[in-house]
Amino acid sequence: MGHLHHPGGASGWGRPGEGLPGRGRLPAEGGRLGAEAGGRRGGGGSSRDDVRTGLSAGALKRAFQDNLFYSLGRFVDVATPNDRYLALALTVRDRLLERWVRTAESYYRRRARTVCYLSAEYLLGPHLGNNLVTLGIWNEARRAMEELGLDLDALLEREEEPGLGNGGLGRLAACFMDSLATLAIPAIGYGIRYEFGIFDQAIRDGWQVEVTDKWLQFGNPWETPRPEIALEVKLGGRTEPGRDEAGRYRVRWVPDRVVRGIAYDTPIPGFRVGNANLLRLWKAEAAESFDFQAFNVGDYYGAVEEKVASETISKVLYPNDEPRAGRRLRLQQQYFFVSCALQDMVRIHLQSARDLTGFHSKYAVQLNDTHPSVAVAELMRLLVDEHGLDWEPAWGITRQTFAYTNHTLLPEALETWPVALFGAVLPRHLEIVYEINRRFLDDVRRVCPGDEERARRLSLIDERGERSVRMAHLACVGSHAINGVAALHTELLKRDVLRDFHELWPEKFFNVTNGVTPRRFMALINPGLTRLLTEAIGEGWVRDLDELRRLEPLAEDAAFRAEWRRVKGQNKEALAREIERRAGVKVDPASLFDVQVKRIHEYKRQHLNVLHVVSLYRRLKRDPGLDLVPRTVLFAGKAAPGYLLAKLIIKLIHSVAEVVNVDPEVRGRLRVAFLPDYNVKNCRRIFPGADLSEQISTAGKEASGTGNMKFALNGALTIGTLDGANVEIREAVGPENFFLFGLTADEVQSRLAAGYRPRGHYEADAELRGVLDALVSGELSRGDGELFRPLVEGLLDHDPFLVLADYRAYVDCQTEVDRAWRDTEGWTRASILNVARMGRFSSDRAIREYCRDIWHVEPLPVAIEPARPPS
Ligand code: F58
Repeated sequence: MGHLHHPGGASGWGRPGEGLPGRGRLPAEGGRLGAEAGGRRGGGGSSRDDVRTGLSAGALKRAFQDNLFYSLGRFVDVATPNDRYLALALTVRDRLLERWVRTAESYYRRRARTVCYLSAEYLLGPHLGNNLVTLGIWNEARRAMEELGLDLDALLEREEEPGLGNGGLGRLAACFMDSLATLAIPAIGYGIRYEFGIFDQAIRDGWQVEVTDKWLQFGNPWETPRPEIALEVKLGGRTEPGRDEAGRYRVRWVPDRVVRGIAYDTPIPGFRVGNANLLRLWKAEAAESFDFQAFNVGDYYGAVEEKVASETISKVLYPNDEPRAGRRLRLQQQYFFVSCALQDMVRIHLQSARDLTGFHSKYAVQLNDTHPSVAVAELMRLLVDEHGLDWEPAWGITRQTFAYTNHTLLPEALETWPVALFGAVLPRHLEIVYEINRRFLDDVRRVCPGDEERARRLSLIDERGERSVRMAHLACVGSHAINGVAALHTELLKRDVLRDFHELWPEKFFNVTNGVTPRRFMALINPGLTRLLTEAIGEGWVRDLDELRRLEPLAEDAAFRAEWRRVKGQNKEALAREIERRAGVKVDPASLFDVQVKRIHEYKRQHLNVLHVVSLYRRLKRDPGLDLVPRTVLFAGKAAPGYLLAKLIIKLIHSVAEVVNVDPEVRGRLRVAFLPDYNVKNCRRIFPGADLSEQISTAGKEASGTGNMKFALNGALTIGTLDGANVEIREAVGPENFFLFGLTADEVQSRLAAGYRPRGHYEADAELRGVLDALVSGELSRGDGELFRPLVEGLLDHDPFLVLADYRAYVDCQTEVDRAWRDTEGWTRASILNVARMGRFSSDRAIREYCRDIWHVEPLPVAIEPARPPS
């Protein structure tokens, strides 16, 4: 096993042999991530032990006691588990603050060009473990806690995750924040500090029940409120045209409400660098002046009402299904955080510049989908109305400032606002949108004279039916760059969704394929694999994921393959324990773990997966001697609260599980489980323990997917369609290491165009017929034949996502999987090669591309200096 000991490996993270087999700990073995940083700082001598900054176990222990006593007013014997968690979190935060302050200082001094990422969602996941990895003090923290008789894992378990996002889009923003800091790019993430994040999912009788997410109830030690950074945001009212002293046309906005945005700052440290960037989330409060006004005329309760209404704006994250009506609050949320963000940028810029003419040189502002795209109109308003610029130069600055990322191809997901609603909430912005549109369409008509149809299609205002503002169009017109999130997605954007814009400005279009951070999604959640990789190829891969390439030759090494299987086996045991604990289903760690975790949506086709499970079940029932490899099919994911069909799919999974898991005839051969409340925190057992990753969306519907990357990076093989980033993953890992099935995006389009008749598949395929009939026979639903009828009839009569059209190819491909799994060495080889060739799916690579092609920003590394104890 000499190959396991890379030169220097023993002095890297892992002490070979010190593994904790099967105990499923967080990266205990990987604890010296960042040891270099710690070591250099340690060079400062006594600073190693400084109570605020020291990184030794002793310093951490004393700091913990200090925080428990002085910050929380407790001593160890009476401290609650939450007190202990908070004391450790505060201890770690102290260590971050030093980097954070130094970074801010450095960026300010050097007047760094700054990326501002505008996102309505950040799905951060728990901070503590991640920050321990980033600071390189995992082992030290564990030792410090042990010396106090405490268990680090139990403390980590206490943290409530900030679930300030719905799914992939919010998680991408969080991965990007991690990469920006790691790459030493000056950056600020702006968003909303929702008091209630994405709901917690409970399961009752197989149905999803939503539970309020009270993530702040026991305090959030990672944030620093900045009550002095308070910005006013106007809402509603009317506009008044007029002339200024110079006789120039000016518009005044007279709002009927003003709310105040308060900044809450969270440091986002980079891995093994001195940089710690800023995530600035805004909380809405009542504007004081308004309180006083009401108070003065004696309307005390009116003032309180006003306060409550204002605070509502940052109260709750919208799950992604809200009906069209009643979305006023959502528009207010979007405008609220965008206005705070831009005012903040202006404020910071004017600390060192005389005026705003260089705004676009100072900031590169990325719009994470259209949710912040009202920023285009808001920056125009700030420049023209508030800072007196003329329209033309203001428009030049605006377009050079913004860039827009699109995350969806589903036409129904493209955001629009009824003009009436938009004008009621943002009367001045509606005027600005009209003016942008007037000038834009003039240009269009100049380029394509007589093509009124084109002008109608491109217009920022959709005039068909109820007039509405097209937010994607506003984002396209107001940006210098537009990007999709995977190669196929970008091509389809150019060809379909944004075709007219592409024809107009082909040079504005870019592809930046998504990525995920290897810090959280490998080093933190998969200590066993981390240790094995590090022993084999050194520790460089955590910062430079292309280094994984060096594993390739080891795929041919039988001893290495055995080690690989041992690690995967331990991870599967840990996942099996989790499934039993949280879903009450006992599963065999030796079986093939076939996993689909993601939001529940028809286009993601969890129901196709279920049809396969029922097919297997029926095959086993019909032929008990059938030679099938034992399989555990695992699901997890939330359905939007108002998305009834998605909720029915969750019920279906539970119903099938209920029948399959108790049937003695299939015991040990097929198991089905649904893990409730899928989130960043509890994905940590899932990716490391998976064998097969289900990425089975209808081709042309999943913009990219990022779960697909997390699975492959943890050694799962993918069964998938040619959709989103699957296409590039397959190219990277090699087609022979990927289970491909299904219609292509073009085939999907032509099938639908030719008049798709799903019932034809039911009629032609006896196995499919048997499965669908079973769903409405009541045999899977305690005799209730009606329960799943809406789902089955929807498939037979409409099937907009071509589940039935892909059924046969999918089921046959699963047979291929079954065959491949029997070849243990071959499977392991493919698993190693998947990991070895996934380097390009690091979010570091994605961020480098944004920096090079879109933002034009350079790294500004901040040294990790020896700590200076305050004198
Ligand atoms: C996702 N979008 C895409 N939207 O579906 C996925 O393919 C892609 O990998 C990911 O973005 C990152 O690019 C997504 O997650 C949302 O959650 C929206 C949030 C706001 C309401 C509408 C849905």
